[in-house]
Amino acid sequence: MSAHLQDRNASKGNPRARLLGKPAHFFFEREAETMPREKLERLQLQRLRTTVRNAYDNVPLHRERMHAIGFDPKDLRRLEDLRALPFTLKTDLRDTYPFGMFARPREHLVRLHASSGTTGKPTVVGYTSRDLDIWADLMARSMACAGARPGDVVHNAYGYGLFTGGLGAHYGAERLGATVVPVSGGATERQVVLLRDFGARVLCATPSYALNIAEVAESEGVDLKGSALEIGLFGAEPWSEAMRREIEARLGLKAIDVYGLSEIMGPGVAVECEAQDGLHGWEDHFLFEALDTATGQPVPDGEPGELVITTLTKEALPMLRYRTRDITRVTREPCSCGRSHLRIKRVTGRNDDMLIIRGVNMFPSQVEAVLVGLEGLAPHYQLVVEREGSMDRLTVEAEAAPSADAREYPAIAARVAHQIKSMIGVTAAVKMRKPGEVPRSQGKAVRVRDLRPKGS
Ligand code: DLL
Repeated sequence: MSAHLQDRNASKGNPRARLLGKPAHFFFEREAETMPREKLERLQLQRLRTTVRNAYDNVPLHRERMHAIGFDPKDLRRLEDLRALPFTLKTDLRDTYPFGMFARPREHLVRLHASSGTTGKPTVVGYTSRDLDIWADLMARSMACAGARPGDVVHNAYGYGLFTGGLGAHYGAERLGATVVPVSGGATERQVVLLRDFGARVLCATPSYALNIAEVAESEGVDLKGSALEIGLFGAEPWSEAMRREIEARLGLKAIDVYGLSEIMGPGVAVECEAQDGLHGWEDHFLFEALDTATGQPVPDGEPGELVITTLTKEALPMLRYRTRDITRVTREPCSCGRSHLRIKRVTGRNDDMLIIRGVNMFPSQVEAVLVGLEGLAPHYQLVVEREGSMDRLTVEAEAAPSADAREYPAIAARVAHQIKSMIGVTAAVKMRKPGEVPRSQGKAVRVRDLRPKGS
């Protein structure tokens, strides 16, 4: 354990003696996490061949696409040969709804999850018991990477149900050897009491819900900063560095970013280590590419691109070059933690959430980065997008801090508009909201109210 964490424990009067003297970096599967690149690539190739064969033999859509380009699974001799394969899109899952992409008969599946989607049919994903076993391992690995340890109390406020967050984190925490508190989202006053009384060291939640928990704790007079909480495992939605600092300060923990998506597995595809410097993507189970969305060609490391993921060990739902729509940057620079797996940088947003305001491309999370921490503001906001003639118009609804005097609102709004213009380059109207007026999240926050006519 690092001196830093020891200090924190001491200052919190938290006698976790069993942790003292343990290394700062705790590995759940040391060999897999630190595998030398050459060995990792041999393993990837072997697993990729099995995956492509599985997709070809068992999923008509994949077989037909390979036939159409004259690709035979036997042609796959090097990892680079993957680039010859067509992409898989979210619409493929919708078009084959509900079970058409499964490579195993429905009777062999032990669980289904689904995402509601904003329009039309949900996206359905399925798992064999081996798929669930690997998911639990990867989520346990992710939690350990974030700093969780066997014996910890893990308070799981991700929603349980068709969403993969709740059950994904749940089985990962159990696999790690932690004590899970399966609270799900909602009933926030009770969450605060349980966090304090059960001595949770780890909180799993969306970042927006974590902030909601912090706010309710403060209003109830419960000091979570002085509690046993040390680690937040936050993901499922874009968030900014500014939001990270805000949550860390208000909950007294280290906020770690965790990424995943149902189509690929669920949470635990990539996670930050205690260095908080990019998310390790578990390359022994997934292949990561970052591509130019328009051309489909790879972007150089460090440049923003769309994340494209191929699964290497999934049985029920093998995914070949899945276009996630998530924008990130990939780095292969070594990390101080010793893990050999590449890192992706914070996902700034999905390319379909990108707004084009008077010709300037922007993500809602960029506005968050400007707002959070500005004097006179609370870290709650929504963006409203409307159509004005042929132009899109953006209004930022920013909530005033409880301490701000209502007479100062116009001045605060002017300051916010100026900051948004100078940092992002867009002109936005700013509307001040009174404390508590911006809706609070219990899961994935709704950041944008899009009032543009459909199909425009
Ligand atoms: O959100 C899985 C998950 C649960 C991840 C809990 C992390 C924690 P879906 O509901 O299928 O699955 O949504 C996946 O959410 O394509 C991203 O757009 C977004 N997303 C997930 N994690 C992050 C993150 C889960 N850390 C979609 N940062 C993804 C930014 C994220 N966006």
